[in-house]
Amino acid sequence: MGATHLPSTEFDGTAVDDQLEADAEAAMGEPPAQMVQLLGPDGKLVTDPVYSKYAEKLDAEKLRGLYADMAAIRRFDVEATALQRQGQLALWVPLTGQEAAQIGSGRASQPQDYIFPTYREHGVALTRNVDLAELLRQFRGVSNGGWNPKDTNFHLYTLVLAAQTLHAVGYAMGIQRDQKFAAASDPVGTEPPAAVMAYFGDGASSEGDVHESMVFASSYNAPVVFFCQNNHWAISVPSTVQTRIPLSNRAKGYGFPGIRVDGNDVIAVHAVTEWALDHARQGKGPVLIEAFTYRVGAHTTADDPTKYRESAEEDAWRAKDPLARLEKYLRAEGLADDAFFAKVKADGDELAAYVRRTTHDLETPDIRTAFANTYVEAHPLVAEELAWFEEYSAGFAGEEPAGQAETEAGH
Ligand SMILES: Cc1ncc(C[n+]2csc(CCOP(=O)(O)OP(=O)(O)O)c2C)c(N)n1
Ligand SMILES: [Mg+2]
Repeated sequence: MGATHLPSTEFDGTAVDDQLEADAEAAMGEPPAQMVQLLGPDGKLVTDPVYSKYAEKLDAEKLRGLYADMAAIRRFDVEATALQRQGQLALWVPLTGQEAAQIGSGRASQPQDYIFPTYREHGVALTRNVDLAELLRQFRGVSNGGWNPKDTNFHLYTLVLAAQTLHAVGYAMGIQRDQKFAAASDPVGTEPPAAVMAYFGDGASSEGDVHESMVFASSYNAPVVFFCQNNHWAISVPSTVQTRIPLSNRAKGYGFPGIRVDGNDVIAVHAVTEWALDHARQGKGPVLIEAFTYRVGAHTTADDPTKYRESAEEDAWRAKDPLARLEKYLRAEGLADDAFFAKVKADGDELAAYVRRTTHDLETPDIRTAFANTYVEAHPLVAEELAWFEEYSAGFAGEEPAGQAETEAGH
């Protein structure tokens, strides 16, 4: 069992090692980790002394909305995976299993907040009204970004692990200064306070950037929420290699609150994130949220998880499915009926058709724009490389573009 190329000699093919965590906590004299949960896998509500009052604000319509969002993004994920398999996308990064962590946190944000995602936050993108078809432009390789972050306060995807946590803290410190300036010039104040949310993964938590950003956030009491999706894997490396204690406990070392939440419970994620963003907006400083969840699918479409983990572990997490538990609750409470779920399905299919159609229609940009956009001003080296490229391309003049013959022959 277990793949031999992994860095940990202890690795036994499972990402979940409660004993390791318990042993480390006992050695430090810490109480066992607590996890906030408001809706269990059985679809029944759990009472929490702090967060239940946040959950009570979610009326039937909002709960149905959270379900519809999770179903939409799961349907989108299936469609994008299919588009990659058909050669329409270069790569896809699936989110299945993490819908509650993303929709719950994204829906708790307000328009004035600013979000820094990784490369997997498609669910958060949906909550920020990013056009999901635009989001695919980068994965098709026809854009370096895909959308204008200024339109939605949802930053471009960052592929360099953890780099965005530093950007987020810098941005939060900027907000802090803007607000100070605004308060000095307009004591009545018309702008609502804003906070920043930085997403990152369990693997990225080992990067120095995360440490530096947490030190700075704490030193300056910056209005930032660090949202770590502990999906238990960093490609083939299990989260037990990244940390011996709950990641949320690390916040203590920096001097701000850390909360572990059931990341498959959309109600709890929403409640905890709402609390944390309020805390940050009120000038009380940063918060770390660890959403305890699971990447049910592959790391990307270029990955095969059967090579490094047991299917029993996947099955155990499928039983905690975020959509299934909310459906159980909505049905049991009479908050949604068959007609609602049929409509959600039809809407998902419509979204998938839109995304498919739009992806096929995305235009391939002229490669010369890559040369033109390298520097603001002309540069002799770029000009030389462009000249080489044009000469090279001219050598193909009159030839059929690759793949054309096959397509035309109907293969
Ligand atoms: C600085 C840096 N190092 C390595 C990589 C290669 N890499 C891409 S994703 C990934 C795993 C990240 O795992 P995690 O932070 O848990 O996020 P997840 O993919 O599980 O959402 C690695 C090592 C990278 N993109 N950037
Ligand atoms: Mg991970």
